[in-house]
Amino acid sequence: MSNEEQKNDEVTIENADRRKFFGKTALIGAGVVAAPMTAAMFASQASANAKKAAMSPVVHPGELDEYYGFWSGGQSGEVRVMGVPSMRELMRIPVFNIDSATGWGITNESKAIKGDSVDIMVGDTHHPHMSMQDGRYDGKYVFINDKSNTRVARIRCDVMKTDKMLTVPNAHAIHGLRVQKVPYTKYIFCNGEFEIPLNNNGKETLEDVSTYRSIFNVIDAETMEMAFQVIVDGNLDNTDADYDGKYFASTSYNSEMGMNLGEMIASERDHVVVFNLARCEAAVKAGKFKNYNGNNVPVLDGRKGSDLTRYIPIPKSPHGINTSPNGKYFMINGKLSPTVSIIQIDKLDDLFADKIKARDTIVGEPELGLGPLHTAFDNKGNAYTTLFLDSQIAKWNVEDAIKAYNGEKVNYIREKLDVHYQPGHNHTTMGETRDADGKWLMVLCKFSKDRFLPVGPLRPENDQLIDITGDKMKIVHDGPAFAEPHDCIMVHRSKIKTKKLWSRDDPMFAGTVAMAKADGVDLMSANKVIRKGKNKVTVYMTSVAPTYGLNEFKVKLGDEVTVVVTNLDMVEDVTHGFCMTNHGVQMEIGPQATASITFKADKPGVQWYYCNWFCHALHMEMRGRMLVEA
Ligand code: CUK
Ligand code: CUA
Repeated sequence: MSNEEQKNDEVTIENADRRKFFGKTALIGAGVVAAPMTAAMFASQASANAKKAAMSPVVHPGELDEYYGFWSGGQSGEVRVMGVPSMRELMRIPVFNIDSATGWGITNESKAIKGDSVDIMVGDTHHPHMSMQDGRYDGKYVFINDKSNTRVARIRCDVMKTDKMLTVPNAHAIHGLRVQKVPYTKYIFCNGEFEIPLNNNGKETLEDVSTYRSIFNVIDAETMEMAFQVIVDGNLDNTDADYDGKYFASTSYNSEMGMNLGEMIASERDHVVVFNLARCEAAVKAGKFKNYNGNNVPVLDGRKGSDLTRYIPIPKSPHGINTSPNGKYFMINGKLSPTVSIIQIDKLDDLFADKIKARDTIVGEPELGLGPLHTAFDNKGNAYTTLFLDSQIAKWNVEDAIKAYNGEKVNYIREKLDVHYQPGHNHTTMGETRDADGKWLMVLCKFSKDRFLPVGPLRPENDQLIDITGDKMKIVHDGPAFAEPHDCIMVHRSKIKTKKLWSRDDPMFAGTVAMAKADGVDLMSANKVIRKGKNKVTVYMTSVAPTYGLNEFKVKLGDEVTVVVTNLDMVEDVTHGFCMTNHGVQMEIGPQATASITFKADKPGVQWYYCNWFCHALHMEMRGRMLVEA
């Protein structure tokens, strides 16, 4: 045994002993944290604290958080609004799921928003991102993808409700999603991850894999309609845009276009595909596109050799892509490669002019550790990369990593911090905008193992909040989260202005207002039952705490009943509900809002409806009868 080997051996044994020691303490029931501290330990901890006290995540009762967090709800299909740094959950915004509390997916207004996917009850949300003006959050919208049903939705931040939803045609499974940052969010960019035939009708081609394509999608952010699509070589995973309004780029982990794991990870290199926005728009204008699957969405051909795109080779199966807030770099996270590839964005002009080779745009490729997935940024030139396999965050300096790539002897790694466990996305406060402030880093860990009370085989994930203001990163909070929050953003509260009451002219219920107008009904006063044809009844009623405008209404067995409730209350937070007992019908009606719900009166006799949102001391008494004549 050489000296070196012997030394390594000793280190291993020592570590093993220490593990055993901690394990035993835990067994006694005291746990690691409760191990008795010596005076010397106290002293050294006190001096460390004196050097730099960690920022506190504690937000005392009555105080407000500094940031809004928008969390993807993963397989729950929703989006959650968190207070940061307290990590208090403020609101859940149902998007692709059905929501019992608000009636989302059950009311007529939400069904109209869901459109062609009205019958789909599930979703898998990954990437929430806010609209921007000149690379800064504008507080208007948050966009979110549904991987499981190839959809994209928009949330209005003034009311924190979903107001648009689009099923993306021609593509299969929308994964990565980002917004155009500059000059403003005109477009949403998102990736069709899975590979399918262009005309996927089961007739022209089915098993010939060489005809399969992945498709890149550009959506008009205001209308939420397709602007255009681009066919690429390889598949598409994550995406991000520059700060110049010129380029956006996507990672591909399956450049092989393999159909199974072995094939997908066969080659040593995959790629990033960079899209040239001006050239894409010009090609659409010039009519250089095709249509597929019988719809009229312009589909451009951006495969290798096209002037719309460039392909930059990247080591094995890259995953996340993150633009640095100074607008200089795209960071491509290696996943199966321990590296992050740094693309210098201003070199892309030369690449598209064919003056340089694709790999010449890479100005650094720091080795960080095992399983780099996503990178976040502070305002001091540092990057923070999640290492999925190492269960660590690597903090590294971007300019030093570039120097090292040029052969200089510099250590670009600033620190590696253990997180718990297997981190996927991470995100810094304001870190995907020009306003990156270097205060908090959120790490979304995929496993929680020993971090919380066990709750059966399915555990919560663990969102860890890290103070990044000092030289050393400090974990200050563990937050359990249900249904994998793949990704999040943290937006300073000054960016968001929410409404206290609904406006009567809000587009969210404009359709119902129009229906009432056609029925000759004034929603603010009318309480009446209108029979429309043989089996259809529309019931209009108002609500003022603690009563409905109608104490009873009569229908016939088998009628299709539409109940329209207008909440006349002008008081902030006085939300009413409408629940028809035993009919699977319930919804929320916010102050000054109108909401409606349609169901079949398929049970004879007396059926009580009641207000299911607490609104008044006499909330229990807020109820009425539907009399169903047999
Ligand atoms: S992601 Cu969606 S599968 Cu954004 Cu790293 Cu996890
Ligand atoms: Cu109205 Cu409870």
